[in-house]
This record gives sequence, structure tokens and C-alpha cells, in this order.
Amino acid sequence: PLPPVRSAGIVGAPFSKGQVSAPFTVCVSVPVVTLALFLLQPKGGVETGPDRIRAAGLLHRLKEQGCAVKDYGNLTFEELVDDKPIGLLKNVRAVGGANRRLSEAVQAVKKDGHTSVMLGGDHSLAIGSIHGHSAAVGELSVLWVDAHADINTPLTSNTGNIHGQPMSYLLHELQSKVPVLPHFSWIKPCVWAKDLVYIGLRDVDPGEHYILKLLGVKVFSMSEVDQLGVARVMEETCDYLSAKAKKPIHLSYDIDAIDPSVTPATGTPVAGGLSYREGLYITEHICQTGLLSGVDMVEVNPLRSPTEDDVQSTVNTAMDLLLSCFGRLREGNHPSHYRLPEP
Ligand code: HAR
Ligand code: MN
Ligand code: MN
Repeated sequence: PLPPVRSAGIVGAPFSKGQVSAPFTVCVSVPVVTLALFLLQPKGGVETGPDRIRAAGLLHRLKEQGCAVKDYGNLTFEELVDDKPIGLLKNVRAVGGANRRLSEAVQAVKKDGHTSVMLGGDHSLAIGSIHGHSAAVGELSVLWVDAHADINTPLTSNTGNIHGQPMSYLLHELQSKVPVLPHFSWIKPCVWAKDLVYIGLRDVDPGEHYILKLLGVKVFSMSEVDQLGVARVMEETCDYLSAKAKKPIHLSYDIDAIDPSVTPATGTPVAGGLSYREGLYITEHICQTGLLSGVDMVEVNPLRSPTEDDVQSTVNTAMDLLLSCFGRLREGNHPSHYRLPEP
């Protein structure tokens, strides 16, 4: 059988306000230290992820493997002057506004018929990406590959970082537990707990663990990856997600799912992650379902690693995962029109 013609619509989301590191927040009240930290900052944070992945040749590499590509460019986000924390919650209005834009951009990509590819940016962007994807195509299966569950409600979060919370805004079942927030009222919950699967978890907060058990969410933590192996995990994941109906799949891939020895350039690295090979097996397998309809690649942060080698290893891994989402196989590939040269 011929491989299906694939097409990727790429949206860059250079946004980092869903993850504010603790030292900076503490230092806001100490201007000299804040200034010093600012001056020491050698390059950008997670908002430079999209350009780093593009600069590594994503568009060219996708086209080279026979994938149609349309680049929708990078989104721009407005600077908000008055975005004071709400309780612990940081940058609420900025995160709400940025995701609203992203949702519209992803809807446009889907209406043009592409598989959407959202390059982050921090993982709060999954709010807009999944919302927009679902607004365009209807009910989704969501595969969340991450060291973290990102399912804190604003009230269970210990950090106030919204990148640790996106699933709480998207799940129908959690809406009675989520307070009304400014710039968040456009968000319509669009995912059912039974349509969500996690792979790679190893740093889950108590409130998150409670929620996962309460809602009966399917979780393959690193412990299950150890127990079953990644092949069985993927088989069970696809059986589970397609048990009733084959919904389009949204793959939300946080690069910190992979072990930090391979992908150190990320904001919240956690030891004991997926190997490069396990990470790729997931994308190869999902691609072969033919149901992949939207992808996020988030939390690539070139600022968070001391050496350029570390950044490159992280960016190259993100690249390989994306190429594999669009048909690249480790066994090799050839175009369907390939013919042996005659002597
Ligand atoms: N659970 C923690 C919180 O809610 C840390 C989660 C954030 N890290 C991420 N997300 N990179 O996957 O703040
Ligand atoms: Mn995440
Ligand atoms: Mn994570």
C-alpha cells in the first residue's frame, strides 16, 4: 500500500509566560538582583524554541521526506502591562490571551486540511492548541507524553505556573473545580477523561495524582514503561483510544518526557525519562495509525543548558520526533515512485 500523502501546517508559539521560574519571582522585589539576573541571561528561554527548531531545518527535512508543508509563521503576543498574579497564579491574562490567538491559528490550519504542528513555547500552549484543534474537527483523542501530568487546577497548583495546569481547563469532568479567570472565559472544555492517555509520567503532584485516580485516566507512567516495554504501551494506548470510535489524535509532546541525558535543554528536567528510542517508538507508532491530526512540541528551552551541545541534542531530538510523526522510519524510507537505476 502507498503511504498516505501527509501535510503539516506549522505554527510557532514563542511564549513562556506559563512557566515563571521561582528565583525571578522572588527577585522582583529586589531590583538590583533582578537586573543582574536579566543581564546574565545569555539568550532567550522557551520562547526561542520555535526558531531553534526551524533553524535546525524542520521545513526542509519534512519536504525532503515527501511531506507537504505550510508555514503559518510565528504568532505574536501582546505585552500586558497590568497582569498581576491572582492568588498564586502567574500571568493569567497573558496566558489566556496568547492561547486564544493560538486556538484561532490552529483552527485555520485544520480548516486548510493540514495536520497542525504547534512549536512551543511552554506547555500552557496546549490549552489553545487542543481547543483550536477540537473546535475545528470535533472530539479528539489526546496522547500526552510528558514527565508531568499538567493537570493541576488553579487551586491545587503549588507553583502558580499555568504550564502545570493546561489539562484542567480542557477536561469536561474538571470544570466545576476550576475558578472563573480573566481572559479564560473563551475556553470551552473539549476533552473527556476517557479520551486521554499519559505516557512518561514521573513527577506528579499529590493533587494531580488524586485527579488522575478520581477520573480514572489511563496512565503509563515510567513504571509501566519499565514493566511492559514501550511496544506494549503503544499497543495498549491505541487499543484503549480506539475502543469505541477512532477519533482524530492530538499528540502533545513535552520534550521533558525524554531523559535529561538526551534532552537537557528544558525548564523542569526530571531524571529517569524515556530513552531516545522509546521516544521515537511512540511517534512512529502514532504516525502509523493514520489518525494523527495535531502535534505539540513544547518546552524546548535553549536557555536552560550550559553547553551548545546540550541545546543541539535537545533540538535534534525534537526534530527527529517531529519527522517521525510525518512518516520517517528508522528502518528507512523510499518514495513510492522510486525505481532502481538500469545499468
Ligand atoms: N507539577 C508542577 C507544577 O504544576 C510542575 C509542572 C511543570 N513542568 C512542566 N510541565 N514542564 O510539563 O507547577
Ligand atoms: Mn508539560
Ligand atoms: Mn513536563
